[in-house]
Amino acid sequence: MDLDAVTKQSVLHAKPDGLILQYGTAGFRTKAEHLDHVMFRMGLLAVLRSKQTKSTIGVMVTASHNPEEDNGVKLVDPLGEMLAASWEEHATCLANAEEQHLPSVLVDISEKAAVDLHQDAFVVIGRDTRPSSEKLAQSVIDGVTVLGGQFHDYGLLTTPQLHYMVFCRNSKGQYGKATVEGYYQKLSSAFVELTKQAFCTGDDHRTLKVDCANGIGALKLAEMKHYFSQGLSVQLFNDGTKGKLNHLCGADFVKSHQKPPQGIEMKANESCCSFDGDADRIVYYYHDADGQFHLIDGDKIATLISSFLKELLVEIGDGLSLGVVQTAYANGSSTRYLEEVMKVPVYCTKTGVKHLHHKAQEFDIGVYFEANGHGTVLFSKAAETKIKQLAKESEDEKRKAAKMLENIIDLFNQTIGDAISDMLVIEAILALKGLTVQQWDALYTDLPNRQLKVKVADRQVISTTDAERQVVTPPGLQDAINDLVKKYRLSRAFVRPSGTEDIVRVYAEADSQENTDSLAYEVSLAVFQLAGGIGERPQRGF
Ligand code: 16G
Ligand code: MG
Repeated sequence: MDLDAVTKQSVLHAKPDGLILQYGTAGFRTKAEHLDHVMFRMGLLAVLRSKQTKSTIGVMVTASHNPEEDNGVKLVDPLGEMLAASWEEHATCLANAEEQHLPSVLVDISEKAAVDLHQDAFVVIGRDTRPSSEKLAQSVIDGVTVLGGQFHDYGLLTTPQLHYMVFCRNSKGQYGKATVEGYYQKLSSAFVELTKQAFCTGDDHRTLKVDCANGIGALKLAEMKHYFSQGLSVQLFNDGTKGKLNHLCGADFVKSHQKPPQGIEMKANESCCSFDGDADRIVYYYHDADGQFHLIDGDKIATLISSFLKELLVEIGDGLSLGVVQTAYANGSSTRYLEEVMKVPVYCTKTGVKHLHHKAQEFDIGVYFEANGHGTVLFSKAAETKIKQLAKESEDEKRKAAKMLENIIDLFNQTIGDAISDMLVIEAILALKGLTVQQWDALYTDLPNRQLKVKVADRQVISTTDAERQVVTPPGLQDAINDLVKKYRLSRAFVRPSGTEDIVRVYAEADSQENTDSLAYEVSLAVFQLAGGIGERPQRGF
C-alpha cells in the first residue's frame, strides 16, 4: 500500500471535521455534500475487500428512496450479497477516521482482516440518476486507483443490476453475462419462455403502468422493454424527464402514504406498480370502480409467488422445502393466510435485507419480502440441480413444472430484491394463472395498519428482541405496549429504532382503522414518555 499517495489524494477528498457516519442497514446515507470523503474511502475499502476475498467487489452510489439531495454508498460482496457484518465495522472506522489517522486505520483493517496486499483487486461501480452521483462515483474511482485496484465503471445502473454484475463476474459467467445486455437477455428470455404457455392459449396481451419514481428504473426499463414486448407492454410514468426523484412518487411514497403517486393516470381496475429510486423495491396497486385505492404490497407479492411455487413443487413431488421470510411489518393477515391457508412455514427476522436474505438461504427455496416491496426468491444449489435434472428427464406433467421452475430460477435476481425481475415474475404468474390484479388482491384482506414516527433524544435507548417484536429497554415500555394492545381486537403493535433516520418507528394494526389509529397514537405516547421523547408530544389524529 502506498500510504503516502493515499494521504496526498485524501486531502482532495478531505473529511469534514467531527462528522461521524455509520454504515447502517443501507450503507452510508446522508446529504450528498457530506459524502465525498466517504466515497473515496469506500473505494479504498473495496480494494482491500477485493484483495481479501480474491474476488470482484461492487460499489453502488445511491440513496434509494431518499430525497434527491441525499446520496449514499453500499459495498457488494462477491456473491452479489450485502457486505459482511465485520466489514461494515471496518467501513464505519474508515469513514470516521480523521485525516491524519487514515493510513494507520488502513493498516489496521488489513491486519485484522488478514488481507494479502500482493493480491490483485478488481472493483465494479454503478450509480443512480441523482445529480450528485456522477462526481461521487469519481471519488470512489480515485480511492480504488490510489491503492492500485483495477475497476470497471458501469455508469448508470439499478442497484440490483450492480449486484448481478458482481455475481456474474465472480461465477465466471455461469450466473449470466456481466453486461446490461446480458441482464436484459437473461431475464427477458426466462420471462418469454415461462409465459409462452399462457400467451399461446390466447390470453390477451398484458399491459402494465409503471411509476419509475423519476429514477434509474425508468432508463433501464425503457431499454429493456423491447426484449419482452411480445408478452407484456409497459407504459412508463415519472420517467425522470420532468419530476424530481422520489418526490410524491415511487414505491416508498405509495406504501407509506397508502395512496397513488402523482404523475400517473389510473383508470378503474387498471394494474399499476411503483419502483423506488434505485429499482430494488416494487409495490402494485389499482383503483376500483368506486375510486377506492387498493395497495398490493410486498406481503401479497410473497403470497402470490409462494402459492405458485408451492403448486409447482407439489407437481414435481420431490420434497424440496419452501419457506417464507417476513419482518414484523408483515400484515397479520398475510402471515395467517400463509400459515393457515397455504400451510407454508413463515419466519420473522429483523428489518433489513441481509437478515431476510440469510434466513431464506436455509431453505431449498426461500421466498423473502419486506412489506415495503423489497424481496426475491433464493434457490439453493441443490434445488437448482434437482430441478434442472427433472426438467430433462421426468415424464410430461412433472417435466412441465420443472421447466417452469427452471425459468423462474433465471427470472429471479438471486442476489437481492429487484423491481424489474419481480415485476416480470408477477406478470408471468398472473398470466399463467389467468388472474386479474383484483383477484390477486382478494386472496386476503389486509388488517388496517398505521406507522408513526416519534422523536427521542437518543433512539438507542430502545433495544429489542424476538425479531424486533418485543422491547427489552427502556424498562416498562413493553408492559405498557402489552396493556394497550389488549384493549383492541386483532391487535398488534411494536416499536423499534429506525436504522436510517433519527427517530423511533411505531407500528400498529387492529380490527378497524379507527382502533388502529388510536393504538398507534397511544403507543407513540408511551414511547414519548418512557423513552425520552423530545419536541412536540404525539397528537391524536393524523
Ligand atoms: C433500508 C433497508 C430496508 C429496510 C429499511 C428500514 C436494505 C438494502 N435496505 O432501506 O430493507 O426496510 O432500511 O428502514 O437493507 P428503517 O430502519 O429506517 O425503518
Ligand atoms: Mg431501494
